[in-house]
Amino acid sequence: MDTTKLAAAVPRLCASAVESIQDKRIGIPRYQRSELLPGVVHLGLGAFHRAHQALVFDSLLAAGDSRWGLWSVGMRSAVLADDLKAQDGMYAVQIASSKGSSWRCCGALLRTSVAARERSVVVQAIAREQTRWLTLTVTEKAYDANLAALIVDGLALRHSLGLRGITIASCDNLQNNGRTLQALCVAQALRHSALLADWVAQQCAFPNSMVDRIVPAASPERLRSAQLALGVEDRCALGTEEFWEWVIERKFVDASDEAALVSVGVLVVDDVLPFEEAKLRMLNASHTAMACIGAVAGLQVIAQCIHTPALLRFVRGLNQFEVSPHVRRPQWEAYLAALVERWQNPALLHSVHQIATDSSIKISQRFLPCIVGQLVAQQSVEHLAFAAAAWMRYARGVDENGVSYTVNDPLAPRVQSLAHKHADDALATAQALGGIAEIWGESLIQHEFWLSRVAHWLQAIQNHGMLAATAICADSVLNGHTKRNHA
Ligand code: CS2
Repeated sequence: MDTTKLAAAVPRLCASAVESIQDKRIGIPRYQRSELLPGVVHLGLGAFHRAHQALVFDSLLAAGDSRWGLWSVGMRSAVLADDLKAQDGMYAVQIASSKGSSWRCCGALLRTSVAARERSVVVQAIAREQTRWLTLTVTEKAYDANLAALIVDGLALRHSLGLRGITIASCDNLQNNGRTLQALCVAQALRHSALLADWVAQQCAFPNSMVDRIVPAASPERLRSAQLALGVEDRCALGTEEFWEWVIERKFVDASDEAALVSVGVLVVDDVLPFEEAKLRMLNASHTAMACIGAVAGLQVIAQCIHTPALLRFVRGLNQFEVSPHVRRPQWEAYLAALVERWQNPALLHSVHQIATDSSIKISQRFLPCIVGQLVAQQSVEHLAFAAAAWMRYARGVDENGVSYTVNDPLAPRVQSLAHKHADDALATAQALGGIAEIWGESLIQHEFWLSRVAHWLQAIQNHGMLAATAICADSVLNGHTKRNHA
């Protein structure tokens, strides 16, 4: 059988092909997409955006609120934007929970562009009359001047045309994201004029927001299951979990947006910070710890990690003893229990190497406040030091079975060479890698006690192997606490 011909014969998902999807269990947009104008410009066309905000807007459109169609912008790469354009912006998402999975075709993406290729188109998109919102998922590190210049060029054009201000909602995994972006945009607007800076500050709203949904990177397997389920080829298909959360600050240019967002499950609050902190310090920090520990032990995905008893005990202890004192989200125990259930989702296949990517950027948001907080309170930092040691061991780029992997990180050459240089000396490794101020901040790089605990666990990993050392760490803290409680 000529399989190339067979593959070529399968039609591609697009606006007209969606009608031909036979399986009635697959959700498809029932609203008239062709009549919609985008009301939201989104910067950062990654998997996360398409499996999170885009589906929220899809639900609003399905409910008859036509203001939420998307103009989504890839910042650099054109591949995905062009693939989506060839599919009229349509793509399918497989949503999996412990109860099973279902497919849903998203219709919210009406246009796509690429900032690096057609900047002026993006500027004009921001300045269209119908644009009411700008959302962003562009970084885990920090916003840069180019981004602020792009946004402010769009806002300046709006201002010159006498249009209304817009709501600019950062959905980046950064603490205080809205306020940070606002400061940057106002400073950038000042370069144009004081009048524009004032207009940006007064007429645009920059709510802080916390977004959460686990979205593994797209994979060939997912594309194959999409084709099987849909009967058409979808080069942009994604998988995600059923859980999602979007907590946004009550700060909108148009106050009626609150009711719309709430009607589809968004949480609108006065203070997002407790939610942001809990997410970064519990979900994301545990993710990074599991990713580094798991990768070195030769595990592939998070579900395997959390099903490893030593790792489950470790993650529970980390959160209970060293993280929970530094989160203010109500009912953190219930939040942790829900996280464990989400991590256990066998359908997600969330790769440990995907999560370990860019760890040098992620560590400061995820771990630092808890390490510093615990040290100041003279409380245990054992799990945190173990996680730091696991990252240092991960930086060697080879697992305990001798299998090499790529360390995807902006600091990769530096951290890899330091990890190798001192491979036989745990304290020297802890001092060298723990001495990078961009990652650990000024207060930790010379903190002797902290570095000695990191070195201790690095030595334990070396002596016993990663998983045995994880168990020793988890049990020693647990026993210490039990003893203290009995004393
Ligand atoms: C993960 C996050 O890749 C990572 O670093 O920790 O992408 C995580 O899956 C999301 O923040 C969940 O909302």
